[in-house]
Amino acid sequence: MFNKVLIANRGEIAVRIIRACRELGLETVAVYSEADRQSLHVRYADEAYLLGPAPARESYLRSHKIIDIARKCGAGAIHPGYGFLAERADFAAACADAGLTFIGPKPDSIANMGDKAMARATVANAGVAVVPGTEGRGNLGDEELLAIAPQLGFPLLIKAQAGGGGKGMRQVSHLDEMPTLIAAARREAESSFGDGNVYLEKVVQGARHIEIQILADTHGNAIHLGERECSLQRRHQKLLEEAPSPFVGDDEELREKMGAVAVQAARAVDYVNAGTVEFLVDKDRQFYFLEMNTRLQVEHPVTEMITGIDIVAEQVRIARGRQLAYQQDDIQRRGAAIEARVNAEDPYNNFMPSTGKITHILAPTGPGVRVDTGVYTDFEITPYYDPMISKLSVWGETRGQAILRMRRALEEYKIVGVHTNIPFHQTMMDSHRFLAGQYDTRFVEERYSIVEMEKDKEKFPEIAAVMAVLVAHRRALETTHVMRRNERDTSNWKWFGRWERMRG
Ligand code: MV4
Repeated sequence: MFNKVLIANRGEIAVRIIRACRELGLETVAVYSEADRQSLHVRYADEAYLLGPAPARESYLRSHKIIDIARKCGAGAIHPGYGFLAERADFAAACADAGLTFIGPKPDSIANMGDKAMARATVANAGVAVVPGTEGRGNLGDEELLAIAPQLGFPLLIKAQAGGGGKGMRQVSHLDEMPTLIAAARREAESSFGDGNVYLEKVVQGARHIEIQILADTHGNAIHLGERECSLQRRHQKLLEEAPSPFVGDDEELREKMGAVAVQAARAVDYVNAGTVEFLVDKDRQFYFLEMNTRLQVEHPVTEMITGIDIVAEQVRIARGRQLAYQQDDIQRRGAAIEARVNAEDPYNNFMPSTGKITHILAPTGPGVRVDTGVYTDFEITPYYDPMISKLSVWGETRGQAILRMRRALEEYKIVGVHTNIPFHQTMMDSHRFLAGQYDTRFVEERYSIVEMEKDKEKFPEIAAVMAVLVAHRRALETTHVMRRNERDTSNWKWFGRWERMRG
C-alpha cells in the first residue's frame, strides 16, 4: 500500500491529481522540465525533481528516470495523467517491475486497446457492435485490403492500427484511389507510431462522438458514469465537451444501452481503473465502438460535475485495492455540465498557436464554475507542450442554465499577453446549432465561421443587445426547450426573432 504518489505529468492535470492526493492524505511528488521550474504543479507538490530540458523526449517521456526518482524518494505509486506515458504498456509494466503501483489499467489492457484493430476484434468477440470492417483478420497486405474493400463498400476509411486520434486516417471514395491512399496512410502511421499497419472501416456519415466513462476495481466490479458529448472538435482536437449529451437527451434507454455495452467492452480486456469507451452514434441512434482510451481523460470534469464523483480520487482508491464505493444503481446524474478548453491560439487566424508571456490573467469563479489550470500571471506559453491554458467547466440545473453560466464565465475571463480561443467559445454560446444541441463532428470545420458569426452581430446590433439581455433573464430556461425543437438552418437572428414571436 502506498502513501506517496509521483505525478508523471505537468500543467493542469498534474495539479488536478495533486489535489486529489492531498484530499486523500497522500504525499505528492512532482517532476518537471527546465521550462516548468515555476509551474503550479511544482509549487503544489510536497517534493519536486528536475527531469531535464523542455522537449518531452528529454523530460516527461524519460520513463526510466521517472521510475528511478520514484524509488529514490519513496513514492509507492505513479499517476501518469493523460498524454506522455499514460498509454504506454511498457511503462506500466516497468512500474510493476520496479515494485511501483501504476495508477491505471494493467499493461495487457493498455496494449490490447492500443492496437485499434485488436481492440475491435476483442470487443466484437464480446458482443459489442463495431463499424463493419476488417476486424479479426490480422495484419493485412495491400492486395488483401484492395480485395476486401469492394465487399465493404465505399466510402470507407483506412485507419492506422497503432493509431487513434485520426493520425494516418484516409477516406476512400473509389477503388482506383485506394493504392495511393493506403501508401500515404502507411507512411504517416509509420512515422507517427513506428507501425505502418492499417485496417479498413466503413464510414459512418454525420456521426456524433459520444463516450462513456468507466470505473472498474480489482475485485471485478465495473460501472459506468454516463456519457460525454465530444463532437465539437477541430482537426481531431476537442474544443468543448458536455454531459449529458444533448443528442442522447432524455433517451434513458439509449444511455443505459451504451453504458452497458461500454462496461462489456471494458470487461473484455479485464479492465481496471478509470477508462473511456468511445462510440460513433449515427442519425438513427445506432452506436458503434470506436476505441477505448485507457487513461484519465482531459474532459473528465463534466462527468464529475453531474455525478458528484471525484474520478481521480476513485482512481487512487482503486489502485490501493479498494472496492468501488458505488454500484451502478448508486450513480445519479443531475443537471448539465459544459467544459470549454481555453487554448493559447487565435480563432481569427485559423487557430494558429499563440506563444508568449501571459501578462495578466483573471479567471472566473462563482456558483457552478470550475477552472482547472496550471498557469498564472507571468507564465510563459511555450511551443514545447500543448497550448491549453485551462479548462473552464460550468454546471447548471439544466443545459440552458449551464450555457448562461458559460457565457457569464467567458465574459469574466480576462487573459492578456497571448491570443486565446475565448471568442470562439463565446460565438459558440450564441450559435443556434449549438444551442439546439444539433452538431456533429463536422460542425466546426464545415459549418462554423467566427468571422461570419461576428458579421451577423454587427448587422443586427439592436437584436444582439436584446438577445443578450433576454438570455440573461430567468425565463431563459424555457428557451432551451424551444431551441431544441423546430431548429432550422437559418441565421441565429432569424431564429431568435421566431423564438421571440413564439414567446408572444
Ligand atoms: C470514423 C468516422 C466515421 N466512420 N470511423 C476520427 C478520429 C478517430 N478516433 C476516429 N475518427 C473517426 N472515425 C468511421 N467508421 C469519423 C471519425 C471522425 C471523428 C470521430 C470522432 C470525433 C471527431 C471526428 C472528426 C472527423 C472524423
